[in-house]
Amino acid sequence: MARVAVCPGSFDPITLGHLDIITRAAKVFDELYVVVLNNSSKQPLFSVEERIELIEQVTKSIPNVKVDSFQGLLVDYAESVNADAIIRGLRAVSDFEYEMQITSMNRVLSDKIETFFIMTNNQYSFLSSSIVKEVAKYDGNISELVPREVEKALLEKFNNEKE
Ligand code: COD
Repeated sequence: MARVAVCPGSFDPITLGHLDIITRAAKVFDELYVVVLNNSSKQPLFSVEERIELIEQVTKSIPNVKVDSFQGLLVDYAESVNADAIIRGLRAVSDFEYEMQITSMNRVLSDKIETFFIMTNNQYSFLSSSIVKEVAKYDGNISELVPREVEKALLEKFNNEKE
């Protein structure tokens, strides 16, 4: 039986840290749905369509990755694609409290799906979409932090804002 996992996130935008987690998870599961969801505590810079397009571009060489979006609860999406697992990335101890909270909540909502955590590569342990946006906004170098397609999209976004 094919093992299906969901890798959820805001991905606003996708970074090399996200890509590291996606690449590792895709080696373990037969099908991996990377899904853009709404995090009600974040105000996104990129539209859902833009985020999906960027994820598709940078994961096109990973054949078992499918990119999608969903308005609603993660567990409802996971059940709709018959997922066995939810994949989350862990960077540092500071991620743990938040991850424990949403994992416990998701388990209350549905006890059919297990959450698995993947430790990021050390070189990305400080990296977040927010940090990347901050650096890009003030013309800092982000070439080591995001795929080239994302770097281009961020530069366009902030240049348009300045015009
Ligand atoms: N290295 C490794 N992992 C990383 C890195 C990095 N450098 N950066 C981010 N990650 C991991 C994160 O830990 C996370 O696991 C994943 O990548 C996505 O990160 P983000 O920041 O893009 O996404 P989040 O954390 O904002 O996603 C939150 C959700 C949108 C998944 C969540 O809010 C959600 O499920 N929303 C839908 C409503 C719902 O069901 N809520 C849950 C009930 S409380």
